[in-house]
Amino acid sequence: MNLQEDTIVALATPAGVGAIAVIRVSGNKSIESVSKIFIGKDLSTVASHTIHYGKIITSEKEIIDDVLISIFKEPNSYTGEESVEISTHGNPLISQKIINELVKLDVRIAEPGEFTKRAFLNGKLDLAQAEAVAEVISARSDASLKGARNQLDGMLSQKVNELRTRLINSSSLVELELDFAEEDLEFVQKEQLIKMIKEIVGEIDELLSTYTFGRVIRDGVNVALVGVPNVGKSSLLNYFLKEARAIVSSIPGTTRDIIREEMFIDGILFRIFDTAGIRLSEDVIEIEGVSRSREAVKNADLVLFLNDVNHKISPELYDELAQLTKQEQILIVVNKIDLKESEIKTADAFISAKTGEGMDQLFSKLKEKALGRAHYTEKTAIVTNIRHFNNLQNAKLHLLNAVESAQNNFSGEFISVDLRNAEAALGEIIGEVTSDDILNNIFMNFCIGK
Ligand SMILES: Nc1nc2c(ncn2[C@@H]2O[C@H](COP(=O)(O)OP(=O)(O)OP(=O)(O)O)[C@@H](O)[C@H]2O)c(=O)[nH]1
Ligand SMILES: [Mg+2]
Repeated sequence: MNLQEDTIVALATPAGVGAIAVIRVSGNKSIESVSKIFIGKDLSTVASHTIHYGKIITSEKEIIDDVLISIFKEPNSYTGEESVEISTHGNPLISQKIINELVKLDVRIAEPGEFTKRAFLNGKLDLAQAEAVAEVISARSDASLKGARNQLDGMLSQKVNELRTRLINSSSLVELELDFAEEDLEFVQKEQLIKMIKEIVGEIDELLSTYTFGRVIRDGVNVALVGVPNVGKSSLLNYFLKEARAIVSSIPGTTRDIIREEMFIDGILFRIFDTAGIRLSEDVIEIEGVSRSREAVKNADLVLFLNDVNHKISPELYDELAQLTKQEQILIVVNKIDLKESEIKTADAFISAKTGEGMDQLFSKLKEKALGRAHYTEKTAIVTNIRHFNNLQNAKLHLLNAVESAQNNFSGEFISVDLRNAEAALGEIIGEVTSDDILNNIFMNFCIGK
């Protein structure tokens, strides 16, 4: 059975109490099925994009609720199919009853993401855009919402399509060459071909390089606050949160467990992990705390290595941190500059968790480290999704193979196969080429009703 022939139903709004709830129905029996439980206008005669007031009743003619029915006729709906949206009072009992009535009429409960999957299969969205729908819904920070919006608007799809077109042009060059092979046509265009492929590789590299940024805006940044005891890690966490979240005291070894909190800098989510001060200890609980601090460093995207203005930076601790993480992920920060002028000159930021001095500098360093120095505009294609990243990398590998074959004067057939594989890898991003596995994997992660 062709799944798309089924008419499907799901609650599109959260399953709780609210002013209204919306039930979504899609498929070629939508209007017919809803008509059977609706008292009001004859829905079979109404125009697309019209709204109708009436009542929904059970098969026993019991009234379930007053509703508004919105009609969308094929192909002008989200899914591209005939669709109906039923707005009810926002009580889950009501929506459940209405859905039950529709199920009795052979309307099937939708799978997660099935509406969007149909939109994709009907050509309303390409695959990268369909994936962006889930991200627009789940975005928790301003930055990730913007990134998802960028993808839904098709910035990445456009770029990928442009690269595919150029690849197709390159392969035709090679295939032309193959066609004339018996005539011993010189591979005059070889240099030109290599140049074209290299240009495409360069642009794929550019896209790949946006992934760090893309991941940061999508998932946020994990920052471990580390240092020896008493340097002011917990005070800094409290400053970030503008509340006394962690216990602060002048006794070294105050924090034992890891405290995780979130803050936003210019719309980007930073997850801050306040940790136990790292030092040698006899205390079993403190030893466990210190080992958790090391673990936090390993898992962090950035390590904020905090130091006290009164003491020298411990080179041993720095070395240890550099072994647990990458050196470029460490930010050296000097705290308590309200007490005296810093003798340490080579830190990334000089702050006071007490007075707030230097925080602007710290925030911009955190942002800079997290995002890199590159600048992206709303018009730049950004890669935020690991699937897209992998496909781009795949495409690049095939292209590098093609270049090598061309340089070694291999037969054009080798080159042509690699160019086609590269094109297919790019095509997978937007779903031009795709398998059921890929699709199922993607839509499985959607919520029901989307
Ligand atoms: N003058 C001054 N004192 C500070 C500053 N930051 C923290 N302190 C003080 O330093 C002491 C230690 O602060 P904490 O925030 O508990 O230090 P910590 O690094 O979390 O310490 P542990 O959890 O024991 O590793 C407290 O007495 C704070 O009030 C600062 O910027 N200036
Ligand atoms: Mg602490």
